[in-house]
Amino acid sequence: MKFIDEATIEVHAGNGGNGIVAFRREKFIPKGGPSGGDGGRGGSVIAVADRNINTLIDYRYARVHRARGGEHGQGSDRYGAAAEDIVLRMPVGTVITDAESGAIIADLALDGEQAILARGGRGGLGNLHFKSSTNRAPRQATKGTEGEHRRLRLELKVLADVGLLGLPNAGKSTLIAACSNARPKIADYPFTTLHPNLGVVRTGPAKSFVMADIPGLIEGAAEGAGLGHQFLRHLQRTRLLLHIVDVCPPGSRTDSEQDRRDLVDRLASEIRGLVAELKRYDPKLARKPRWIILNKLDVVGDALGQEFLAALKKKLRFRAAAYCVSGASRAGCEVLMQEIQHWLDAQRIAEIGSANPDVRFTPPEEGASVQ
Ligand SMILES: Nc1nc2c(ncn2[C@@H]2O[C@H](COP(=O)(O)OP(=O)(O)OP(=O)(O)O)[C@@H](O)[C@H]2O)c(=O)[nH]1
Ligand SMILES: [Mg+2]
Repeated sequence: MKFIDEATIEVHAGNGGNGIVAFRREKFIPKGGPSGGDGGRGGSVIAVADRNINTLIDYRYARVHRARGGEHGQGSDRYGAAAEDIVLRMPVGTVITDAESGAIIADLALDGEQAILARGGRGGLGNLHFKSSTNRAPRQATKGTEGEHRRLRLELKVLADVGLLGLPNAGKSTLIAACSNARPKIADYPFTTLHPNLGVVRTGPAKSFVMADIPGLIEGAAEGAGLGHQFLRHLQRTRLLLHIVDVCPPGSRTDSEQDRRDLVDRLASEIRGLVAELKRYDPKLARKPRWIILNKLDVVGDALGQEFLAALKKKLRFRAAAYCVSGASRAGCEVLMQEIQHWLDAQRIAEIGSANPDVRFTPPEEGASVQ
């Protein structure tokens, strides 16, 4: 499965023009001296983040980007013209890496941010530059240098504060549709969501955060099961993950005490499985703050939902926040969104505090908001 938010391109900067050897030749002016001009600079290839662009799809079609070379120098002291740079507009959130070495060249996180992807060659020097009192007729000139060329990988990382993570059909898209302005496709078959959806969650007159709904993840994704785990990169920049768990997945029963114990065991192992998958993709992602959200509360009812949540937390020794919600009936959604907003605000204040020691802030204890 290919996503349109990545592309591999080639960028070629222009070569510098050559400097030349020429002499001034005019009637009645014998030995007019050197007059070879310098070559012009080659054009560079520059990336600019533009918030009006939101996909990398254009770069999947136009793969090779070549800037022109600088003009060569000419006689009569004329310098070669520099070539124009070419500018590639990319969405905010594009990370550019060298396809060969994997080194990060640029991370365009802000609108208008620029990065030079390939530097144009310098123009060579004409023989004008080599004249001296002892060498009045230099026959020396230098060539322009080569422009850089590279193969680059472009990846668009969604800039969201909160990312939804969960098995297919857990109800991620339903939840983002219930809480934000996003209107993703929702259906009762797995892998309905093929591309990440972003939604803005408004929690107050001037308060909001951005949530990302991504395709469902299953165990074995690292080996390509389901849609693979490529899209997990969209979660790398979020501050908080919401691990959405279907409280009553198909085939589960809640009639007897034993059924309920089995169900908790099953949910716990599904959660562990997904965390293992996260770790396989990026251990840092697995260490990110993650809350458990037991979804589809309407199916089992409030009391049973809370009972399952408590049992799950105990079994997993889970200490961060955990909530029961229903995306379908919206029960618990409002409270959850407010808690997320508080948590994000506290994180931001803590960051400002650590950057500026004059601001004092004591972050709330982890799990303080557990219900
Ligand atoms: N009863 C009930 N059904 C729900 C709830 N949330 C989602 N569903 C149903 O569960 C099914 C899957 O919902 P989606 O929101 O598409 O699930 P998803 O996690 O986005 O699934 P993928 O995109 O395939 O990964 C749909 O039939 C929804 O109607 C809920 O809170 N209660
Ligand atoms: Mg979905």
